[in-house]
Amino acid sequence: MSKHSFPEGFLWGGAIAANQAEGAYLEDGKGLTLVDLLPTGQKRWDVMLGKLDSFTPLEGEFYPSHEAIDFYHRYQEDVALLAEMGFKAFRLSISWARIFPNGDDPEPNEKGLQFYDDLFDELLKYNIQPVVTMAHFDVPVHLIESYGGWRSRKLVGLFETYAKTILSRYKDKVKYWMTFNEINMLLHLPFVGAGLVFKEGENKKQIQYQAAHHQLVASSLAVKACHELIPDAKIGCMLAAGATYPYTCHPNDVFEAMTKDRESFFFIDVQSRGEYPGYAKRFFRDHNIVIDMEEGDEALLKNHTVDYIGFSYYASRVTSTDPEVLKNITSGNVFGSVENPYLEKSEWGWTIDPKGFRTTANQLYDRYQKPLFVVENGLGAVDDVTLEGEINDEYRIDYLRKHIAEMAEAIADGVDIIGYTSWGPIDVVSASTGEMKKRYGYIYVDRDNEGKGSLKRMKKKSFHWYKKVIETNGEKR
Ligand code: BGP
Repeated sequence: MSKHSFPEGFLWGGAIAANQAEGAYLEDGKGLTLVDLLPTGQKRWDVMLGKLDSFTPLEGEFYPSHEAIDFYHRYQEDVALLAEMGFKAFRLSISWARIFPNGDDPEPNEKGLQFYDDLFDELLKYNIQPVVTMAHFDVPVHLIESYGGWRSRKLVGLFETYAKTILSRYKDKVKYWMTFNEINMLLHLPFVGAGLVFKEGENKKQIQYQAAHHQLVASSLAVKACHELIPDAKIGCMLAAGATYPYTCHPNDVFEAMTKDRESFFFIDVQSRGEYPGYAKRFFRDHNIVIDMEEGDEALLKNHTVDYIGFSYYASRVTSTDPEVLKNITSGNVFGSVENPYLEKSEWGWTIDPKGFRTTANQLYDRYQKPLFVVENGLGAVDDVTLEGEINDEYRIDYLRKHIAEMAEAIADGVDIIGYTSWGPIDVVSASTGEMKKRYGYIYVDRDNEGKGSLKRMKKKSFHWYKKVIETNGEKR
C-alpha cells in the first residue's frame, strides 16, 4: 500500500477518562459519580441500561473505579512515560464531582481544581497538549438522586456553571476541549450516558430524547462560554462512530443502515449544523415524543456550534430488516451488529475493520466539513507478561498499524484530520465490562480484575512501536 503523509503538527497521542484511571474516588473532597456505584457482573449491565426501577446504591463488588490505576497519585510517572513516547496530545476528562462534589454546590472544590492544574502543568512541561472532555460517563450521584439525572432541565444550568468554572480556571493551559463523551451513548446506555433510571411504564424514548435535548443545549452553552472565555481555543463534540453496513443490497436494508447511522448522526447534526434534522422531527412524531424546548434554545443551538468533530472508532456494524438475519446479532459491542462474514473479531466480539475507519472518517467529513479529531481507537485484548517481564502485543500493533494506514488514506481522500489519540495508552479499567484484563495500552499496569497487583507500569512492545510512529509523523508504522 502506498504511504501518505500526515500533516505537520498532527496531534499524536492517547486518551483516558477520569473514572477509568484516577481512582482516589473519595479523596480531596470528590463526590460520588455514577460509575462509582456500578457493580461487577451481570447486574452491571442492568444498571448501565437504566433497567432498575429506582435508583438505590447497590451492594456487592464495585467497579474498580474506586482505585482504578491510581492515576491520581501516579500521574507524574505516567506522563513521563507518555512524554517518552513523544506524545503531542493527551486526552483526559475532568471529573465533575471533583470540582463540584454534589454537582450543585455553591462553590467549587479547590483541591479538585488544583489536581487538574498540576496535571496540566505536568503535561505542558513536556509540550503535550491537554485535550479535555468535560463529561465522560460520570454524572455526580447527587444529581441523579435529586433531579433524575439529565431528564431534568436543572442540569443544564449546573453544567454551564461547571463548564464556565473549568474554562476560566484552565484558560491559559487548555486549548482543546470537548463537551460530552460519546453523546450518542445516551441512547444505548442511558444510565452511563445521562444518569437515567426508568420507572415502570414510562416512555423511555421520550425521556432519552428530552435528556438528549438538555445535553445538546448544555453543550451549546459550553461552546458559547469557551468561545467567549478562550478565543484561541477549539471546542468539539464527541461521537461513538462506526459505519453501519446493510446486510444485503435490498433497498430496505440500505435504508435501515442509513437510519441506524442517523440515530447517531442526530446528535452531531444538532451540535455541528445547529438544528434538529427533519428525519428526527419525523421520528419524534412517529413515536409520540414531544421535546420540551425553552424560548431561545433553537437560537442557542444555531449560534454556538462546535469547531471540530471528535469521534471514537472501534468497529463497524451490520444491520438488516430480515428477522431471520437479525437472529444473528452479536452483542459484544453495545451497538449490536449482525455477524459480518468478512471481518475478524476481537476477544470481546468487536469487529476489526480498518477500512470501515476510512469510510467513517469520509462520511463524517462529507457531512460536516469540519476538522475531525480521532479521539479514541484501539484494540481491547488480554496481555500476557512473559517470565522475562515482556509483553509482546503484536496483535495490538497489527490493529493500530492497519487503522493508522487507513487514516492516512482518509487524509489522502481529502479528509481534514487534526489528530489521533488512541484509547487507553496506559491500561485503564474497561468502561463496558469493568475489567482490568481488557487492555488497550502501550504501558502495562500490574493490576487484575479483583483489584490485586502492584500497579507497577511496564512498557509493552507497542510502546516502542508507537514511539517510532510519532517520531516519524506516521511514516514508520
Ligand atoms: C468508549 C468509551 C471509553 C472506553 C472505550 C473502550 O465507549 O468512551 O470510555 O472505555 O469505549 O471500551 P471498553 O473499555 O468497554 O473496552
